[in-house]
Amino acid sequence: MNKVALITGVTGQDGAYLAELLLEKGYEVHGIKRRSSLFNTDRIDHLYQDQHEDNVRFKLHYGDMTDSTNLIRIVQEVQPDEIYNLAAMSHVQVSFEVPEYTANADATGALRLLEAIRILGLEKKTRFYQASTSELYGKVMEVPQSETTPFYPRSPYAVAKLYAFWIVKNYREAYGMYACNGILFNHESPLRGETFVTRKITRGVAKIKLGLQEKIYLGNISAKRDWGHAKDYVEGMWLMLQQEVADDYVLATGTTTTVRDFVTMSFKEVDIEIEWTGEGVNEKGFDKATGNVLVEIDPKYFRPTEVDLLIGDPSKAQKELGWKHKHDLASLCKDMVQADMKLFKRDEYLKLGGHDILNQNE
Ligand code: NDP
Ligand code: GDR
Repeated sequence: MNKVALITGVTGQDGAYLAELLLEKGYEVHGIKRRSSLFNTDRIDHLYQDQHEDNVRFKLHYGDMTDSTNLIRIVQEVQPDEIYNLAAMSHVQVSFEVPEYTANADATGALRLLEAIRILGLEKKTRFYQASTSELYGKVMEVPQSETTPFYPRSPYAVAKLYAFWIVKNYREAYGMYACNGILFNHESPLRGETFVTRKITRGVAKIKLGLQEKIYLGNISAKRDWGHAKDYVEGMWLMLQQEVADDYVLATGTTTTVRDFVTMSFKEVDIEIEWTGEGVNEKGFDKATGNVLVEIDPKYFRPTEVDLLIGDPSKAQKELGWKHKHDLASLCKDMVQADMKLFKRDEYLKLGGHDILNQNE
């Protein structure tokens, strides 16, 4: 019998990589997607299987983390061996704009799923993974940050995720459920959402290189993050649910880099050397060869409270799960810039008269 997994947030970056991984491992994979006025399944379209065929192993259900009856019905129908709760309003800055919704989806949403498991009497059958985050550490209390570092969340997103962290731990202790928190540090990929800083940068770099954009506007470029590749991190999520005893684990690379250095690295991938001048909001990055300013600061991207430095200590996951990241930041950056160059080549072609060329050929 194939194992059955249910993934919330299957249309997101991690959901797509995890669904792919579990299908490769022979699982039957169910995903929850939200109704949207446009198609929102771009990241998983390659996994789609015609639902009329026999032995379909990838199925989607409409649902929402704010709707408990819907979640109970899906869990009842799917009877999952494993639930991966990846759905969330996951943008830290946006959470300052929609704090109540963020709490509803990210904090109470996790509770709704745990309760669905209880209500349906699946506590002994269904294992639960919660997408916890390095944002829980927030204000720097110690470095590197590990499973024992105290939390000090610095955004409505992080505060909502703090509730989810503790409710998962509480249900594990109260009801003996196999429930884990993966405290994951930032992980990126060519599938990363376009408004997270790495993807915003690699898209901007590709567009600038192809003559489709003049400059990139950023916020706090002195922030430091421990960036890994999403592909490595979904493997860690799966490993957490395959142990004898449920526990919480940090996944990280153990190295940290400023946003500024990520910008410099990304431009280097397209043979542009960036030099930095000025300070604070007046800091600028310019092309050493042409003198053109390619990066400027826009204070609108500053957050009311910031997380200045994240650097994780993944030694518990390495020791107990045998997990280790395979991609370093240089290869991640290259992967993302190359993918965005490929993506925007078509736009360059259209800008250079591709429409006319196409029309002439008709
Ligand atoms: P994404 O933003 O790419 O994906 C989030 C997913 O959640 C999307 O599928 C989205 O649907 C779905 N979603 C959002 N709100 C709801 C809702 N109310 N009901 C149902 N589904 C909803 O995030 P990532 O893939 O990057 O991250 C996955 C999880 O891991 C998130 O919980 C995030 O907070 C957490 N995390 C991420 C880290 C990272 O660096 N990527 C690090 C640590 C934790 P739609 O496509 O319709 O928007
Ligand atoms: P983060 O990721 O907040 O760490 O949350 P993000 O890429 O949004 O920001 C990283 C750092 O870059 C700074 N920054 C900017 N950020 C964005 N988005 N846009 C900008 O223009 C910009 N300029 C500078 C930010 O201030 C910040 O310091 C991600 C999400 O995936 C969360 O869901 C997850 O929990 C954490 O990672 C771990």
